[in-house]
Amino acid sequence: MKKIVLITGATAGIGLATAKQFAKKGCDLIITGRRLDRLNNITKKLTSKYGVKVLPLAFDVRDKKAVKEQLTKLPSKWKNIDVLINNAGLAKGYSSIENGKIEDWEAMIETNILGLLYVTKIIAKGMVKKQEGQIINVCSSAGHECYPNGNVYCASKHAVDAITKSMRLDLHSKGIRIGQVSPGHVEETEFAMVRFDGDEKKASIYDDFNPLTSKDVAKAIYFMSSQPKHVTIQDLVLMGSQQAGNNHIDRSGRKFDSKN
Ligand code: NDP
Ligand code: 8X3
Repeated sequence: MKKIVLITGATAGIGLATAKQFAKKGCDLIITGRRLDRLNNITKKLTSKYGVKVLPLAFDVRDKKAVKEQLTKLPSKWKNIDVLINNAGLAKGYSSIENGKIEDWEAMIETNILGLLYVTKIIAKGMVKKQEGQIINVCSSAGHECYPNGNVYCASKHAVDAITKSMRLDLHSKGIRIGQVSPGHVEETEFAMVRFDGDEKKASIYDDFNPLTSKDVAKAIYFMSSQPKHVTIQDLVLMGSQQAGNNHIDRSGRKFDSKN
């Protein structure tokens, strides 16, 4: 039986790379995001390249009514979800706390915490019924260590860390494996452009060191999901080799480009 994997936020970055990785391994996918045109294009590409089935669902994870409508009315072929990857998320802004924008704080808290919870509640219920499944939350190094101007984003990812731990306490005895991946900086994503509202100059944060790529994180997530059923990787923390912590980055130039 092919696995069915639901990936939120699969229109770009880590989610898109993860969709490609799981499709390459022969999994059928439910992919979500707000941008339907992208979801449709990705669906076409993955189905033709890998011969897997893909169901694109466009909704905003902050909209609890939309989440419920879309995920409780899945066609019967798609109801039996084996793996949920809670990836949709964002950082908005980079300011000292007194200068932060309230709308940015709301967007991060509503997406990274509430959106993840809305999706999880519905999918976990189905997994509990069959006493089987796996949920992988995309946390961050920011969920373990704060950095200046990261305040609310870091808080939202610390919340993801606490939710992952709590979910595992609630669900480990019900046959469900719960883990998270915690990457440091990751390029080949729209993360920095979103954080800095499309300001390319401010978003050029990877010019002087090699961060992880979205594909590195996708492979780590696949590794977590491909363990035998008696193994749960609880937290996979990874960073590019020039990053030693959120506040410690060797910015002396990109040392590992292409052929190095
Ligand atoms: P991207 O901006 O490239 O991708 C974010 C994805 O989330 C997109 O597919 C976007 O889709 C989706 N998304 C955002 N908001 C919503 C929403 N309200 N409803 C539905 N989907 C939404 O960033 P990344 O790939 O970097 O981010 C993915 C995850 O990885 C996030 O949780 C982020 O916090 C985390 N992360 C990122 C790191 C990095 O350095 N890049 C490091 C560590 C963790 P759409 O716009 O179509 O809705
Ligand atoms: C994304 C990595 O360091 O920008 O979670 O917070 S960081």
